[in-house]
Amino acid sequence: MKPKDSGRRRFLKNGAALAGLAIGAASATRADDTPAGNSAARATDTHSYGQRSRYETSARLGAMGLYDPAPAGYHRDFGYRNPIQDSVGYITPAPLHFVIAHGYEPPDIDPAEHHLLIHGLVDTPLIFSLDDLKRFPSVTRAHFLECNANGAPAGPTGQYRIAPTATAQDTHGFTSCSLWTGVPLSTILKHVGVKAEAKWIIGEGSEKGKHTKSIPIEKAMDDVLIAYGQNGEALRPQQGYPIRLLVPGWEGINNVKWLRKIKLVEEPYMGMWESTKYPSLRPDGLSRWFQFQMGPRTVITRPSGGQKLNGPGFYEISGLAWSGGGLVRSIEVSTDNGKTWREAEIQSPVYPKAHVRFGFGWDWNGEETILQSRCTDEVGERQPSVVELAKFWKVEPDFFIKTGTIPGHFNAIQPWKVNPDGSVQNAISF
Ligand SMILES: Nc1nc2c(c(=O)[nH]1)N[C@H]1C(S)=C(S)[C@@H](COP(=O)(O)O)O[C@H]1N2
Ligand SMILES: [Mo]
Repeated sequence: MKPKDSGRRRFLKNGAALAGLAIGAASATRADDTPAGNSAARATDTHSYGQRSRYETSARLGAMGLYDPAPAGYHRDFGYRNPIQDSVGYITPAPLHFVIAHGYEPPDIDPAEHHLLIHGLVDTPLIFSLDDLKRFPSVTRAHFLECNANGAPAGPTGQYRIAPTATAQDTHGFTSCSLWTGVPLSTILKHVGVKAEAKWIIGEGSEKGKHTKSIPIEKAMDDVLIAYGQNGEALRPQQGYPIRLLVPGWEGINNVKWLRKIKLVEEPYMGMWESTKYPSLRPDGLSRWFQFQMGPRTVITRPSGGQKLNGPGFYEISGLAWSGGGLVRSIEVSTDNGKTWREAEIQSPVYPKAHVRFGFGWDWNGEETILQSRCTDEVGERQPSVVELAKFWKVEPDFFIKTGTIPGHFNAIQPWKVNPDGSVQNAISF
């Protein structure tokens, strides 16, 4: 027994010495490598609501409105763009979902105080609390949301979109995709009873500017949601907390955030945004109002503008495809500046009016080339090149640049040029 005891004592003594050594060594190294430093770092990371690793720095870029000063290292912008070049999969994390609010900070809304009024051409005008809305059967659906200005080589920020240095965030950062949870608007409209004369709904937001948008009743009764959930939790304030309209596949402007009123009417309202900044100017000087559906579109997110390839060899070309026309049916990639196109692999569930992730195996030989992608949707519409888009609008391709306007949406194919040194740059031309 004795030798054993002394052995144990010896062990404890040595152990204590080792522990002392370890502590001594630790204090000589950087604080954040030590167990103590580690727990200090954790103290700032709230476990109650998790944060991403401090090594992950991907962020939205932009400004609340064009009148705000440009953020350091960035141009003036109209809203915050999603860093789509860093995205994986098909869902956009809520904190990175693009934001457009026409210069208004999100109003600070207490959900217990918030109400939605439905009135106008209805049998029973009603006011709903958030709790009332949550009593109706809910649905959860993946849908993209895209501003009609996404990547337009026109308007106040058009110049940044055509610069060789443009990233996918500059060119395509005004689209995002979330899992939205809410009540179908049709359920609520049936509940209040729609009068036969009602042809449009007018949604109104709660911010100072009272964003209003006219939406045809057919769409309102089809797949529109009153959404209160985003990616498994409540909507973010930037996305319209506590409720917003979610109008699948249609221009972002329809998706009224901080929703507080819906009025059923006979005629559209011609609200400030829908009648001034969002119509498209045609070459004949007239403008197109109420363009609704977003066309088929893709963007290669990796490799994309501003990224760098690390020498020749195998790479997976990765990107996103979507269409307001419904399901994306096929996605093609060209690695030789559009001479040949081959089918890409679809890598995520294909939901209608949602982002779809695609992949394409590519062996880069180290030479300069141009990468492009395009898709075709279930109604048979194929994403056009700049030349095809110009032909469709009966203008010359340089019309967009010369006039600073687009007669419709800009969903042209995005070319990325890969240089022999592996650098990647925007190669759009008109
Ligand atoms: N209340 C309100 N809703 C709004 C807007 C707004 O300025 N106010 N902007 C619209 C526009 S133009 C777009 S593109 C989308 C953007 O939605 P997001 O900020 O959630 O990405 O919200 C729409 N809904
Ligand atoms: Mo928008």
